[in-house]
Amino acid sequence: MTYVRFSLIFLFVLSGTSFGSCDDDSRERDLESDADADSDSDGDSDSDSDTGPTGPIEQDCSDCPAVGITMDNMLCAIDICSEELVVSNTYASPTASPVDGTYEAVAHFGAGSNDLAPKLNGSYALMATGPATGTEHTEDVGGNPGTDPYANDEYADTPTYNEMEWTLDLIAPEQAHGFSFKYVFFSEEYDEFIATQYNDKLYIFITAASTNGGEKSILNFTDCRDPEAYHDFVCAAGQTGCTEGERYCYIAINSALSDCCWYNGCPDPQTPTDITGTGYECAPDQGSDGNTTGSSTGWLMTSWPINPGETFTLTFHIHDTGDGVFDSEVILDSFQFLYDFTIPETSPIE
Ligand SMILES: [Ca+2]
Ligand SMILES: [Ca+2]
Ligand SMILES: [Ca+2]
Ligand SMILES: [Ca+2]
Repeated sequence: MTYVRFSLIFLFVLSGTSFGSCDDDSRERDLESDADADSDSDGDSDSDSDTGPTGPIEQDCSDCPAVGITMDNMLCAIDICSEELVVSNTYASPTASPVDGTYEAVAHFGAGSNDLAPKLNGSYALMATGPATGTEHTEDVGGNPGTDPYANDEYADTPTYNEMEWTLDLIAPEQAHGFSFKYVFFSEEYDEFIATQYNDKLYIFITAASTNGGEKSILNFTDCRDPEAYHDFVCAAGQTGCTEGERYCYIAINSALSDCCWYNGCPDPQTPTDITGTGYECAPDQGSDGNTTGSSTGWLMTSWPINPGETFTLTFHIHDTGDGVFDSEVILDSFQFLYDFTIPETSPIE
């Protein structure tokens, strides 16, 4: 209000000056010149408004059924609530493993007091290499052995098991320049099978003309825990979202970002994410670690660019490696299209 009052007084003073000097053409021209200056500053204001809205493109999820075992429930749980954005929505196993019970949209995983409250709209999607809910997560659900074409370490020939894939064909809104989503990766392989062949992984693939020329690409990678000891790939020239020549790691047992329970003495202790009641909680020490104790990455967020109106495929893929037990799991939540031009990035969030 103070600003408005000041402006009105300012205008009154200017007007008074104008009327008081109406016989003086040169002073009138001066005033006109002032008005031109104002017009210029209006032009600056117009330029500012040209930047448009920023942040997430809101969707109305109020009528979206977001808890249950249907694929519509899964879609609503990760907060994609506008039918016009979705071409297809399927869940299948590349290793022909039974998928019943391996996915579910839930209001909360584990104890209600833990750090796993949904980030958006009161529920999220679970995907696992075994039972998605409950506290027992070490089940080979069957199917065929598979292969991991993206593994290039000393264990690259190790078969995969219980592969699960949730595939979404999506159409970006006309104002979207990117998207982001939030997730937590869990595994019973932590910590005792870090740096072994039991390197369970969470791959999230994008197939979009705007990423690597339409080649199917993994978009959730980050810095490695120990790049001298282990890395998943070296960024190639022209590759989207990384720096040429740098080493990167996928979201997997042998790579990065997990909350340390005891591995290697936990040289960089951090406050672990409270995952009480999930069945993936830390063992107190190496001797007692097994298939009912594990860890998680805590909450992560991946952001990625997309072109306005672009049709693309997003695939959430999780698998056991080496055998089908000691399951791994992921919470997927808060998928949002963004108005902003988006820098590709995967990092921990609160
Ligand atoms: Ca949600
Ligand atoms: Ca399994
Ligand atoms: Ca374990
Ligand atoms: Ca496993």
